[in-house]
Amino acid sequence: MIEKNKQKITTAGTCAGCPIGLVARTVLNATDNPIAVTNATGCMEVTTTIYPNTSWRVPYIHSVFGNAGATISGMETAYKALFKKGKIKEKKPVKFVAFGGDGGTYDIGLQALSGALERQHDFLYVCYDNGAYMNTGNQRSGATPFGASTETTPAGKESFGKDVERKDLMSIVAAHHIGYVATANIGFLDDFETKVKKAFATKGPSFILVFSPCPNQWKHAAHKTIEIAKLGTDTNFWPLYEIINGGYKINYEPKNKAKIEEFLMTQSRFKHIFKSKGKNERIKDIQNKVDEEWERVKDLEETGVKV
Ligand SMILES: Cc1ncc(C[n+]2csc(CCOP(=O)(O)OP(=O)(O)O)c2C)c(N)n1
Ligand code: SF4
Ligand SMILES: [Mg+2]
Repeated sequence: MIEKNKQKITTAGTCAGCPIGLVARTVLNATDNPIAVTNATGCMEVTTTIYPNTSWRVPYIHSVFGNAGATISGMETAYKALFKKGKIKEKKPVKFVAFGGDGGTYDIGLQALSGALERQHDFLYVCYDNGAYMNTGNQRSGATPFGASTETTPAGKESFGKDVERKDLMSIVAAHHIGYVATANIGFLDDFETKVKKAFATKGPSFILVFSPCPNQWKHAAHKTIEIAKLGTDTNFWPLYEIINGGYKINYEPKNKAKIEEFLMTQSRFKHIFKSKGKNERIKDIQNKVDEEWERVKDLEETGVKV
């Protein structure tokens, strides 16, 4: 039975300072409609469903790592089919939500997500992006930023960390011609909540990519999570923007843009960069990449070019 939510999700299983509970609470509390959730394997799922307990007070299906898109498609379709067959008497305006980490979304679940978007199922997909496969100990994903040291791209004598750019998932999702796509950041909760509400008001699929630091693997103090998240956007590392019916809209422009090194130096995944011989060039290179991406999004907004 799908109950009215008002989520009291507790994430006692997370590491101290982990923002995953904030992600789930912000999404589930953004509507009074009934909600049904699927959640791909990853830290959110593992920390909220430790047997015999659960943190979820809404119908919840644990998807395997790669198929949250397929599961949410099935849930939405099953609800419609059950109503059609008369097995559900009253059709409620249920919101179907899928949560996945970056590994489960950029990489292994991309095919299932693409299919669900292309078929235009009515759901919201929220990817919480902490930049690697954290639940299994920090292996690189398609979301891992350039230069980050991970278990599978370790910085050392022969390597300075990940040597390729993170995947542009926003453009990939937008290319499915869906109504609402947005970036968000747990350091900007009002903006995140507004975006969830817009996504819920959108007919068909919608997608939110939310920046979600990992104190355990980024190795920063638990109380620094929100500060570092904010710095991500104040350096333009994580711009806040929407793609509404294919058109770009920037939601936040830092008044005093901070330099990228201020963000990098807060996390040990980048600490090798500051010890390397070519330190200044590397930081400059990363700064240039961040600036280029910001200009690209700005151009798309200004020219009004649609995806
Ligand atoms: C097919 C498959 N491969 C590998 C795993 C092991 N595994 C479980 S969670 C996980 C990482 C999840 O990463 P992400 O989606 O980024 O979520 P996070 O853990 O960072 O929250 C991996 C590799 C699995 N469960 N299934
Ligand atoms: S490893 Fe990172 S994402 Fe996972 S529970 Fe700990 S802090 Fe959260
Ligand atoms: Mg991850």
